[in-house]
Amino acid sequence: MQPERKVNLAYRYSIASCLLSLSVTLPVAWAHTTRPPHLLSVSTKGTEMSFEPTEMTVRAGQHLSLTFKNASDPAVGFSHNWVLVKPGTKANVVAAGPQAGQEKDYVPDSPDVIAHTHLLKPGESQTIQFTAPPKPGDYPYFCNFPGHSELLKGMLHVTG
Ligand SMILES: [Cu+2]
Repeated sequence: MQPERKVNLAYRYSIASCLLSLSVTLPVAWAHTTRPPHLLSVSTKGTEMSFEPTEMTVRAGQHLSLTFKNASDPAVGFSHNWVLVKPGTKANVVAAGPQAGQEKDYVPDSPDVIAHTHLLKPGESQTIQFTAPPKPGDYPYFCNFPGHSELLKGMLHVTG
């Protein structure tokens, strides 16, 4: 009887401590991962070669969920992507686009690229999640399909 009771107590203790540690750690983990992201949406202005909006403002380090829609008419529209880069690096990323090529959606492997969608056909949309840069500033976004970046463009303002 005696050894069995000991085992039983030890077992109960391990369950109790396990539940206790769960109740302490889970709410913290959930609070962190389930905080809803700040929602952003960008689309082309129909088939026109421009984005709307062309300006957005977020807080540094904010969790973001951005939906990009290529709202072009499938009969006549081009494919587009949405690329966000570090301040002062747009020209380099644009210049490296053609070499990255269609299989990489014209997005070069570069630490200057903060976030991007795939190249989307007219009518397609994609939602991406990323974290706003920790450093306040003006971050350019554009389509990096060759020849599109001077028209399909905007600025993400990151505030402290
Ligand atoms: Cu484009």
